Amino acid sequence: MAQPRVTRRTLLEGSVAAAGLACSTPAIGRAAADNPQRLWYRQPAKAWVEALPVGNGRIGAMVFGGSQQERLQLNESSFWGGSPYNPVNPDARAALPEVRRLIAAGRFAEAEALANAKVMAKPLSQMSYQPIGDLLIDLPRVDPAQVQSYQRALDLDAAVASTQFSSGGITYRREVLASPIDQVIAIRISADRPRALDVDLRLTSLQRATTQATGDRLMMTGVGPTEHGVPGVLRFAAQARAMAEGGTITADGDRLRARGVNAVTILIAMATSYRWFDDTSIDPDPIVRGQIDAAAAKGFRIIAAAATAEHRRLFRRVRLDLGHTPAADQPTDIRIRTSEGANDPALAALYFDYGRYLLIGSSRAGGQPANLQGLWNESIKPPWGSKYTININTEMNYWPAEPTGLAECLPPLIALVRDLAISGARTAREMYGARGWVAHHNTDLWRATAPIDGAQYGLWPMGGAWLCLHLWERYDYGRDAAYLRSIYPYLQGAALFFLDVLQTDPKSGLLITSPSLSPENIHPHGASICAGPAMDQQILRDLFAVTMQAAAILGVDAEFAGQLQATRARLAPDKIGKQGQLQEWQEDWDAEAPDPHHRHVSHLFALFPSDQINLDDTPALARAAQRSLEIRGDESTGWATAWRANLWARLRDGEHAHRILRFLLGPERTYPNMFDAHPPFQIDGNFGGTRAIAEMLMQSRGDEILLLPALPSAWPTGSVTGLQARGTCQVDLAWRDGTLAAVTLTSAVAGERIVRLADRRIKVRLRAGHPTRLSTKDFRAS
Ligand code: FUC
Repeated sequence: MAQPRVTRRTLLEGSVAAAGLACSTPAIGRAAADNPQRLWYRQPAKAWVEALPVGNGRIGAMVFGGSQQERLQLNESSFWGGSPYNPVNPDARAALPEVRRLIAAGRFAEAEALANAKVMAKPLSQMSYQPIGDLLIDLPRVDPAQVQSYQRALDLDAAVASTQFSSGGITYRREVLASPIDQVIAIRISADRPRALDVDLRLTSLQRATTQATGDRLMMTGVGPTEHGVPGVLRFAAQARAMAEGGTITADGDRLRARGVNAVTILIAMATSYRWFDDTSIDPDPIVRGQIDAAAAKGFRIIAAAATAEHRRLFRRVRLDLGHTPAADQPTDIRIRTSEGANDPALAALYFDYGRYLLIGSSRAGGQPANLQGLWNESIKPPWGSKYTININTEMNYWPAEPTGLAECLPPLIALVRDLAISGARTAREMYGARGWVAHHNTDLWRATAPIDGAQYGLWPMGGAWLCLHLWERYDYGRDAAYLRSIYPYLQGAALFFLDVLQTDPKSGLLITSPSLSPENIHPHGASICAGPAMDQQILRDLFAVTMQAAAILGVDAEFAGQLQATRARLAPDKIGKQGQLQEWQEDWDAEAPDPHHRHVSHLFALFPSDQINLDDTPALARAAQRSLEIRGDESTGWATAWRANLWARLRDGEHAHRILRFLLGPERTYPNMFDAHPPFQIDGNFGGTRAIAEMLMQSRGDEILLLPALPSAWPTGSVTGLQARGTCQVDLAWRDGTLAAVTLTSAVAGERIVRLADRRIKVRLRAGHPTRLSTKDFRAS
């Protein structure tokens, strides 16, 4: 039988047909050249950072796409080392006054040494996110030497990873997806010749685990590791069930063997015993069995159609087109490798789409928040524990959520803050003798909130406060009072803590945090711990402002709000230093700090993500922030590079933001699978870069909407639909030759907006639910 020539089109059509989506979904039936929302490659992944991620917010897999052996590296978001623990150091409370005294006396190194001896958490490190294991799929009849027309792809719009090749005259096809509806990873393997397929399946793990094969099922159970002296107690269960079309399936030792089948569907379910941060009593076995059996009754086509439809409900809210050039027709790894010298605006659009895909895949109700690697981790000793670093990284993960229409990704983050408000109340009480709650610079599955990793990094009490601002943002974008009422106690508790612990600066009489630090940056006095770093006061100004605003909207806590207002007025203000820069610390130490190019740009928080500093209301501070940015330089770790791009977008310098983005998307900061390279892999850069692209096209501040505030010349013509401005306002934009062509605003709530294009602004009265269309002419007339 003559084999059809394998093209990108047939690969896609195969994927469509297998998923039972053929006619109804033309978008995934298109050829690659006009299906830009797709990563694709001409060879299988060798390294993990070449494999392609699928995820449903709770379970996920990295798909390697090997021809003779497929590897699916598996994760479940609640599988971590350790068990419930309270890391507060019992000596901390007694030692803090002396730490503060030493700081006030300028004896910073001594203060840091004392903090290291008496204040830091026990254990000093938190628990880490753990991999479950691998599903290994062998195709013994495939001869790797004979493989032709190989291609693998990740369709971001369908949320399906596919692999196709021919060998020995047979075309093989695989699709993999993670269903948010059926809570399984579903794989379909087919060959285009009847009964040509033999498949062997194994589940393996680096954990303390055992696997059994029975009937058509592989069952693995295991326990998470003990870490830093905290016993590993979390149990996990993973099951894989195989269903053949034609042929036979038999269990053989620890594996399943399918022989002479036309196609095989494999379903994987995973769960752990984690119920809550102090409760590990769930029995995961019946859960995975129930999920797998319910899904098996439906079959691959129905599972795939429902998963894709649910993914698209979120993914298709935004569509970005930055234009197409011949460079975009290359495989994704080649595009990344050559991107810094190429004209490939569509690569930025793909990065943006991928960022949204990754957030949908790693953060949905029922799972844990996106961690340092989102959901995807193969290592039992991952970098920084693959957990929650809340002095920038976790927040950055959620930067795209609001402006790119992904509010559904926030529930795990909201639940995290809910938990921290409980565990952090204990830390506030035991460590500081304070009311309210506090979280320092990291947390984990067990919601540890005490300072870790050494005082130089960890003694920073602002992590919870910063996270609260994301909860407020949800209100500001969605304007749902019932939601605001549900999260108000967390804001209130975070603010209350600072009423109790703020210190009076003996020099100025103003209020400052102490002890604290400007995240991870060493000042010129041999330590990073200090009093009143600029970022702390900035975060507190926002936290107090939104808590007061929330109290007013909800009609509660008037007296408390009054206290916040009075305290806010006494917070130390931002200052401009001798280099013309925004001061990072209370004293003008910036020029003498040992690392002038430090990756964190914490004192620029006020410019982005906050808007306390902006070009219109505080131009002198905005210029000082720009000076600080110039001194820090453009190129840094992945996330730090992405932050810089956002900051330049806020300064409305599209060329500069684009220059930084180009570096972020190049091979030093982007792996072949488009994962961000800190290095190593850390997903925050993907999310920060996605937000930067949105910020370049549209910004919203209060009732103002800024159109194309930082459009670079490299994106002369394009369009975006579905961006969100504050106050439930959808913004659809098109531009040509660098100039706005049209904009449509659609808000769910009526009200007046100021719409700005460069230095022209017009007032627009929006009617609820009615699109308002404006063109360049409207701005000329203003
Ligand atoms: C912070 C950063 C590091 C890294 C780590 C996970 O500590 O300073 O660069 O991103 O988090």
